[in-house]
Amino acid sequence: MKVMLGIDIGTTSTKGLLCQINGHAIKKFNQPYPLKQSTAGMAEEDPELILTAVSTCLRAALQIVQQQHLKLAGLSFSSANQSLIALDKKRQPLTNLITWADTRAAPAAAALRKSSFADQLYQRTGTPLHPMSLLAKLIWLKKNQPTIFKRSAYFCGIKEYVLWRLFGQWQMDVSVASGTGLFNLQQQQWDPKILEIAAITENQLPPLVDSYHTFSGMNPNWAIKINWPQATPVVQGAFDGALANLGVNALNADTAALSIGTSAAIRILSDHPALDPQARLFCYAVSKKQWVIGGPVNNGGIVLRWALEKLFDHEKQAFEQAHQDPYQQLLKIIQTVPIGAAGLLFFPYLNGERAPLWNADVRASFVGLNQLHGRPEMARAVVEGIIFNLRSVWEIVSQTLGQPQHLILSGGFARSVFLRQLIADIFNCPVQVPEQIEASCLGAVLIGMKALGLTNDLSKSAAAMSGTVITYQPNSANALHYSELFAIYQRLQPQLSRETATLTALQHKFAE
Ligand code: ADP
Ligand code: DXP
Repeated sequence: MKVMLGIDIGTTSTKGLLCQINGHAIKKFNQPYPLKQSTAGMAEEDPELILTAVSTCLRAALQIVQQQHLKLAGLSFSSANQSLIALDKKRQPLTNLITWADTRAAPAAAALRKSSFADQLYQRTGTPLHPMSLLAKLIWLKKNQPTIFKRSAYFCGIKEYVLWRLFGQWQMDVSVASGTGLFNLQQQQWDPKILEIAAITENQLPPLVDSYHTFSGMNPNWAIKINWPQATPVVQGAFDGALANLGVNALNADTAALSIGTSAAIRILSDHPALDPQARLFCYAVSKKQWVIGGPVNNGGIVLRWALEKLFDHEKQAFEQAHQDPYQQLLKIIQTVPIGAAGLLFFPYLNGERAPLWNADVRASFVGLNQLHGRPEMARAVVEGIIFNLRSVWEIVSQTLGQPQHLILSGGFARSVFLRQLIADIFNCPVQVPEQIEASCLGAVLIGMKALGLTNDLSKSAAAMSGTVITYQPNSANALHYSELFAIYQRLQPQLSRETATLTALQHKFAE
């Protein structure tokens, strides 16, 4: 029986999905690694630990292939976008992996935003000016680590590094390149003018390939460790966002994919590029005929994790001791609070924000607290605030591309039936949830299958492999209640964005 393996190199873990080419999932893998956040704004990872995580998933998958007498038809990759490693002449790392979540390049991004060519940068690349962009990161590296910058012969992201180390392949797919802020959307090439601003040359970056690019042959030392069959085809793949759309079968502009994991995003695949006049959405090329447009959000499930750890730390320990899922238990507590959290609003910007505000210095706030509000009301407001923020991104996406007819949910939030319904009520639109919610891994499998000629019809295969879809209709009374609260949320959002950023500047000053 033929099987495919999809590997998704994510921010907190590498995930793997081994499945039959008719869709049946055989085994999922997960290898976590720590995010190093020892100084303000830092969010780095050790590339060697990620390499170990990927190789552990490969080895574990191969064991199952052998034990169950399966035939591995191919391997394909997905990865988080906007990560940077500087490499020396021998392509040995000079830095850790600086992830998309690292905000130390905020001053560089702010300076670019104020420059006379800010608008042009967005128009040329489709990447909003933000510390996540590799353009801002490179400017930061040159200023803050000049010796390393000078020694850097090459730069790449995590997928390119893993493919180089394991397979000796040095190339970047167009979707990853398009998220760097260095890639020209129209010409689908590295943009020479922008490379000049970043003070690097094209030959310091990997050559570009499409997502179907296929190769084989693992570096012998790794092949021995992993017991890798050298003839197995390996497919380059794409960035996790585009593949998440593929994995939930959101393949055209009438269907939006909403993923809420640690971070969150709303994304749409479109047959034409589309830019937001206020530069609040990204637009990345996926191929010569397809673009992914959307809003990435820092404050997804990570904010619920904060509420669990900071507001319910004692309960969390008790739930864990009783072998209960702490999130499920917290969500039970939240459901004891009436909708709208008894009039309490929460703006979830604990981690600064990308879409819709693109303000790395915005911070979170509770608004409307009264004597009767306690921890359960606060926790409900937290969850509703995460979703209100995403609703405001949905409004911008709808203004730019027209309101999509379908909304498909994936990621950690999709595990909870309560949250599925809450999203339908707050968005006031039906929410569809496929059985298979590891969307990026499945997207990697699907793109691998297309590259290897194992499917001709991606949509048909995606529909079959993402499994039965359950639809949650909005409850009209709840939707009405939420629309009143959302109107207040939207009015306060820009004011709080400005004022909390001023407070953040003071926080930095006091911390010095
Ligand atoms: P990642 O984005 O890092 O790959 P996930 O997609 O698994 O991770 O999402 C993790 C988030 O999902 C957690 O931070 C939490 O907010 C949320 N979560 C975890 N377990 C549950 C659950 N049982 N029900 C609803 N939400 C959950
Ligand atoms: C699209 C983007 C980032 C990145 C993060 O800019 O959101 O791809 O991915 P994960 O799934 O690791 O949060």
